[in-house]
Amino acid sequence: MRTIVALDNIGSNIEGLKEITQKTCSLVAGYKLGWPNFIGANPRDILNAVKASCQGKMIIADLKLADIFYTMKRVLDMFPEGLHSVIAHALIGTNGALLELKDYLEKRGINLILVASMSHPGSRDVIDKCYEDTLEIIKLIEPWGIVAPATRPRIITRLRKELGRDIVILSPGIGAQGARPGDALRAGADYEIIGRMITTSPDPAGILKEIVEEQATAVNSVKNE
Ligand code: BMP
Repeated sequence: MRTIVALDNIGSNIEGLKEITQKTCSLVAGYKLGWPNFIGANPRDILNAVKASCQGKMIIADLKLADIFYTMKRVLDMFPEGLHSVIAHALIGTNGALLELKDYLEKRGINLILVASMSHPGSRDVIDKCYEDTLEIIKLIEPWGIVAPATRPRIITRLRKELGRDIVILSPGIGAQGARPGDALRAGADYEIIGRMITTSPDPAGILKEIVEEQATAVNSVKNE
């Protein structure tokens, strides 16, 4: 299973979260929850809602942390156990930020995911200009995973080549942002993060079955190359 469903669209609606996770559980690798889910809610209630109807899947807290370590820790201390991973920006650098964050997360048994490049066009303005520096930070911090854009698959291929097989690449930008299911996997990603294409569908399980088929076709096309 290669899809991680971004649940932003459901917000902090507990019944809505239970419903979508129950409908999609058997077809996904995990769920990504972000600020639209956590603000105005107790993070514990949000995590419990997902776990109530779907167990054993990755739960990623997409907090896009980008601060001094002290403040990032204050935020993370509000989250209960049970997160698979947390997303932070790579561009905040090592000392006073990512080195300490990695250490803190390791002690709590939570994986770190760093943003390498983003899926929107504005990623080119600053983030992508810092590609080489970001790569150095990623090599130094050795996170569990990185985020790279399905909308620009060449970046995924480049990162995979430069970072090797040991890092997990998660890729958003599919559906609402224009890329097709399978585009990122074909380029070397491990998981595709998909939100609105699934969460706004009247038949989330039906659309996911189609996504799984498209992904399988893409993966097979690479194997047969
Ligand atoms: P959607 O498939 O609805 O566009 O959702 C994509 C999800 O991935 C959103 O949660 C968004 O915040 C996140 N995301 C992104 O779109 N581009 C990035 O570069 C990094 C992200 O985390």
